[in-house]
Amino acid sequence: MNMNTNEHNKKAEQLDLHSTSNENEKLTTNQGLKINNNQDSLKAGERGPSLLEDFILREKITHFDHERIPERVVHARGSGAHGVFKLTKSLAEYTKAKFLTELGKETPVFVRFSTVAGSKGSTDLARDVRGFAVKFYTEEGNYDLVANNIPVFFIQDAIKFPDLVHAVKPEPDNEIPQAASAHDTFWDFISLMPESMHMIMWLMSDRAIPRSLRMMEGFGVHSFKFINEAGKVHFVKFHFKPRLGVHSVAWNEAQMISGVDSDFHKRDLWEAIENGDYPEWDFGVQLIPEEDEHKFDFDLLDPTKIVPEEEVPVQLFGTLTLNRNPDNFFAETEQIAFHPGHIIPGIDFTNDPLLQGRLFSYTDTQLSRLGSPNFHEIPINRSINTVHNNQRDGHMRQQIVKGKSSYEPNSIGGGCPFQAMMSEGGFTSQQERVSGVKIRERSKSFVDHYSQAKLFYNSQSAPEKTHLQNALVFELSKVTRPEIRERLVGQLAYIDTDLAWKVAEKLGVEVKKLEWLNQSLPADSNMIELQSEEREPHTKISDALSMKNTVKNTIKSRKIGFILANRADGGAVNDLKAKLEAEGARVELIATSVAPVKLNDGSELTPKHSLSSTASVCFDALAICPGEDSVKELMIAENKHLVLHFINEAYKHCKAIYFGKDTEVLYHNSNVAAKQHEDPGITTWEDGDPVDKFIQAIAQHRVWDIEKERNA
Ligand code: HDD
Repeated sequence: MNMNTNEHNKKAEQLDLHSTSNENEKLTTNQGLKINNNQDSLKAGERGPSLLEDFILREKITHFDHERIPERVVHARGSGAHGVFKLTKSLAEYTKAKFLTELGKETPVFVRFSTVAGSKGSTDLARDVRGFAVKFYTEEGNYDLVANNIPVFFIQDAIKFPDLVHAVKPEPDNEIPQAASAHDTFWDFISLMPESMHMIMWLMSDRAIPRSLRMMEGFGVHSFKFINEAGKVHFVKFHFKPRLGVHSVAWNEAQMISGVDSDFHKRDLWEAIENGDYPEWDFGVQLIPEEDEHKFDFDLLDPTKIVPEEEVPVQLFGTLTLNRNPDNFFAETEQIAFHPGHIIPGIDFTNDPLLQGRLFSYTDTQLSRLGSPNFHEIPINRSINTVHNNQRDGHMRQQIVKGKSSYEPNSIGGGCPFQAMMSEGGFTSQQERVSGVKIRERSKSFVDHYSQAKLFYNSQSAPEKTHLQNALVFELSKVTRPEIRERLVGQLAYIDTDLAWKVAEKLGVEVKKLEWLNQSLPADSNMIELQSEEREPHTKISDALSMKNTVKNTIKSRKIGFILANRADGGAVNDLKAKLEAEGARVELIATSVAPVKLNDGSELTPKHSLSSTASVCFDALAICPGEDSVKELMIAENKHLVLHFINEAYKHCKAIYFGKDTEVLYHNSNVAAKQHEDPGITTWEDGDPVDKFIQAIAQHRVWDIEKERNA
């Protein structure tokens, strides 16, 4: 069975039943009446008033007036794709969930990636967490893993979620800023919430500005539970690891991309799938036997903590592949409704108070967003297992349930639908012993807010640390209230004094630890009570936390910009292009205009871009194509500053650049020549094996290690 096509994909087959195409069809009203004139309304005389009778006009305008639904209160901006999850190793020892036990089983999925804070029309490149929500259409019902690209969360208890979201969203008086966390209300809240500091380390790292949705990890965040056939329980943390490695852009680049192509991630995902470069992730789990729950120096129920991979390795069990773009954004990506409470036998919740609150929120929000308790009947949300129950009616009900009884027990309907026994796949919750006093308090085991923030910071490479410091400086420079900056720097001092000093210096504030700050806080602030002593993490460094260690030796699907003009060296251009494409890269031509370029061998190539219609930030690497006349054309006044800007920007952003034969003049006029140092990212006509060197450089993603030298 192969689900790379839609053959045997039950979800695709189901969606097909609801799909339609207008090809070769006549225009009709919603009642199926063929329309003869869609250009003019019905009027009393050529220049007279429109008639109320015009039901065609009324239907069209009324439908249009109601086309919008509320955007998601968070994660409003999203990009989705269909795909398949394939199990490569059975998890039967740990769970009875069938899609995780039957080796080789393929399960249809729909994945929606999102930013969190911005509105539906905001930029893709905001500094933000990315949602990574996966709906598995299993034969036992829908299973949703509503994940993020960061493995921890800002808060420990769902009751704080509205506060967090109100703080990060645009400020309520002037609705500024859009899709950005660099403002007073966000940092005011964060500076008063020590529990968010681990998350802040991730958010200020380059993980929050991914190069591509295809190059992000996915994390279930909470500990969940696996239950096997014998009833044995394991805590489980879910991971998706991208086959292309985890990569980011530079912050300066992110800001520029937001201007040049605010759909950068959406476009990248769409094009990769259209090109057959199907995004792939390894699916992994960390498994902890129930009896080992208390063996860690943190609480497994605390969503601000990871389980370091050095303590519990991630074991890989499957592959997630996205292989089909949606046919209709609204019908699929917008109307899909995820819910962490959509689970199946063999998977269960833990008492993580953030997860417990989420279990309420998601259905509730769909009711307001999609407008009816029947949102499960929208094609993208339908289970491939048919639905049989006694829930009835409501807005937009579609299922026509036959028979007289809609209650249970009944005899009129022969007792149907029957409850399912466990052996028949009936869901039962884990029989967990629970006892306790009714109490509105935080567990003392949650009171350690800095040790894993230290672990994260200490595990970063030198360039990653610098980027993180710069991100904090950028964000806090936008904060107008000095006391908020100071309070946040006071928090950083608990993580790393050097980090705190570096940030403080650029903000012009002093480093004062929290004891001092506590004096100025309201008595009921949980910061006083929840402030932890300076604890050290059990694991000091975790290689898995640095993106540097995820680099894969591949240039697959990387976008290489070829800069050329008329009379470029045809043989050399085609040879370089062929070699890069053979490695899976995507080459796009950039010329002085989009008119066809004549090469010196008489052949023609049509550029996709002109120097002024795109920018170097949209590419992973640049090749300045060989050819004396081509270079001469690029060097004439109207082109020169555009080409040099292209090269200098790519250089600043630490990309690989290839200078072909005869391009010395461009090289010497650019910033590349001005810097005197060994640069593994630069390939020139003087290099012995230039194409191989160029390929190696692209595969490294960026030469972050010499960023300082490049930008000196
Ligand atoms: Fe949430 C959407 C992920 C905490 C309430 N969340 C939403 C989406 C993702 C996440 C990926 C977008 C789903 C889609 O593409 O449609 N949320 C998370 C993660 C969390 C988390 C990983 C912490 C571990 N969320 C969280 C809390 C609450 C919510 C604590 C409320 C108590 N989340 C929502 C929501 C949304 C949502 C309001 C908005 C749109 C939607 O649900 O369908 O219910």
